Amino acid sequence: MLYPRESETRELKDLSGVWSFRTDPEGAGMDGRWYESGLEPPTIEMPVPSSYNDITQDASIRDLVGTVWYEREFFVPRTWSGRRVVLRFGSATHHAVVWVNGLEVVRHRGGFLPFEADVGDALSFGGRNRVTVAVNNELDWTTLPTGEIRTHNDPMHPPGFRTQEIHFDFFNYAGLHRPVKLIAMPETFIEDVTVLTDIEGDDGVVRYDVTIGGGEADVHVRLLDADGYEVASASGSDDQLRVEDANLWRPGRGYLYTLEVRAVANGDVEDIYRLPVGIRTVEVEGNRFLINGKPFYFRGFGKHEDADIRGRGYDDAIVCKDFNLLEWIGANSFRTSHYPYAEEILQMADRRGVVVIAEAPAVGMNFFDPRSKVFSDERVGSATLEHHLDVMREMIARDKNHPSVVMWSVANEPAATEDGAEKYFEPVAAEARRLDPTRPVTAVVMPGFGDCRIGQLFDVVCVNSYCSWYSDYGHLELIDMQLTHELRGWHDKYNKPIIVTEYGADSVAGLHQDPPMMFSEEYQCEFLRQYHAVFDRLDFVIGEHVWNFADFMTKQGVKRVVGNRKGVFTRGRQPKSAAHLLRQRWTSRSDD
Ligand code: BDP
Repeated sequence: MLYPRESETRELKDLSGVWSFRTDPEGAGMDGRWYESGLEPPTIEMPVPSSYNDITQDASIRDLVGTVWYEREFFVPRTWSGRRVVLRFGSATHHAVVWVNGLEVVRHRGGFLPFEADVGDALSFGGRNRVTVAVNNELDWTTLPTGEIRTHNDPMHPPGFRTQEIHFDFFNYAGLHRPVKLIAMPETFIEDVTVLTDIEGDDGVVRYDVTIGGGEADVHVRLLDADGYEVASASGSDDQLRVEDANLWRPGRGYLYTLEVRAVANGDVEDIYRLPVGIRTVEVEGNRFLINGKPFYFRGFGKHEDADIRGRGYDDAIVCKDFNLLEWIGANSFRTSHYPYAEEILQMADRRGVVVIAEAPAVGMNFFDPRSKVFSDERVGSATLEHHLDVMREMIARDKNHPSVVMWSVANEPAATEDGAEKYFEPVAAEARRLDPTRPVTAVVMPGFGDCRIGQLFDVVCVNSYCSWYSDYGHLELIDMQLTHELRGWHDKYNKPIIVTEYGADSVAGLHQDPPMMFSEEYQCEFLRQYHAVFDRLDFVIGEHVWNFADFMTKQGVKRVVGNRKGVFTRGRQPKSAAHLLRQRWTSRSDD
């Protein structure tokens, strides 16, 4: 799905701003047809994009399990009549139904990917229009992430008391998290563009494939360099462009060409779309991860889309700050743990040469208790799989052209030791490879190589590790032995390169204790030092992603002190001692 961009033939209207909002805890809105004539009071003001959870002082809004309604009015210019007008949501977490002027235009399941609808038939051109969205945040075994709604039928809870159970820690933020846009384009339009790049000697090769929607048109493409000079051109809906002496996209240097696509019908230019293109290759070879044929070592973080007040809502200021901090600390990569991030984030990674492991929102598929099985018909079964495959399709369709994305992660910490895990993940891995034969595929697993049933399906072993944090509390001296054993075990079993996709310890900023104790800044630093000593000895370890880039909000529970404090930056993006330690380690290496 193409990102909405302006051009000579396309206009955009951003519907971000303050919308009208109402909770619907009883689920009365659908039967009451709240979409028909405008939301009735009591409504409150709600920013878009943002999570709604932390905007008010009302805990029942923060912790709501159910549906909320958003609405706003907007004008559509008379001049847009006769054009194709699309309404696009960057995401709605987790499920949405959308009406325009009371007519249903689209439904979408899944909280982290865009969806859109041609709304021309519902609009009043040259007039006032209303968009209404019902957003539901409930997670069950058929959604991604997975979860369970529990109704507590016992004397200690009021009748019908419901809670959302989730088997992951991050707060279940919800709402309209990403920009909402109206796009006017020609009726015969450029529907999709796919590029695949290769390197032959000093030349770059760009294969492209263009789909035209709404009619017939000839396709002409030009490839422009970063200064706007044409370096290659072709005609036809799919072909290959050769760039002599190409400037490659590489880590630390996000060189981008622009593929300018024109759809021409009867001699007239109908539509123009410009796609940024980075020429690069990725490949796993033996124990190495190669970008442009050169070994790449991942230095960086697992992150979250998370900040105070706006929760998971997209915010240019936070995103820019995060990329500046990545650069400051010497990181070259991150993982979009545990869901696809806003596409604007991948665009910035493309421009800045930051490498991304893109993850599907398949998290929570684990009870962390071997007595209870997740992979079964009543839980993670065929309905979940069907949705998982849909989400992989949507994610790859959105992100396939980003040079920063070098690998797909299909899940985080599923119960990989269960009998059903292999049968479940086989088709998921296969579908990812079918959709994109160019990128390696992984699943992030927990320690326990002995019983893992899914490692053979993937190209890289990505493993999360918390020695001396979730076990042997305080015994930092055990990390060396335990981690060495674990990593060697994975390597002996699968003979694949290993990225440690999570390792980290909570620290409360400003809490000091020497000798180190858990939750102090000193403990977090010493924990990292111990891990690094092991990584530096094992040459099949090809990456270190600290958990986490910044402190982030979690569900409430006795293991968290207003959120997960494993950030090396605070939630306000200030460095803890660990950030200085990492900066010293990472900026002293110039291997890319
Ligand atoms: C890992 C999860 C991550 C958690 C982390 C932790 O992948 O989402 O936040 O543990 O406990 O198991 O800090």
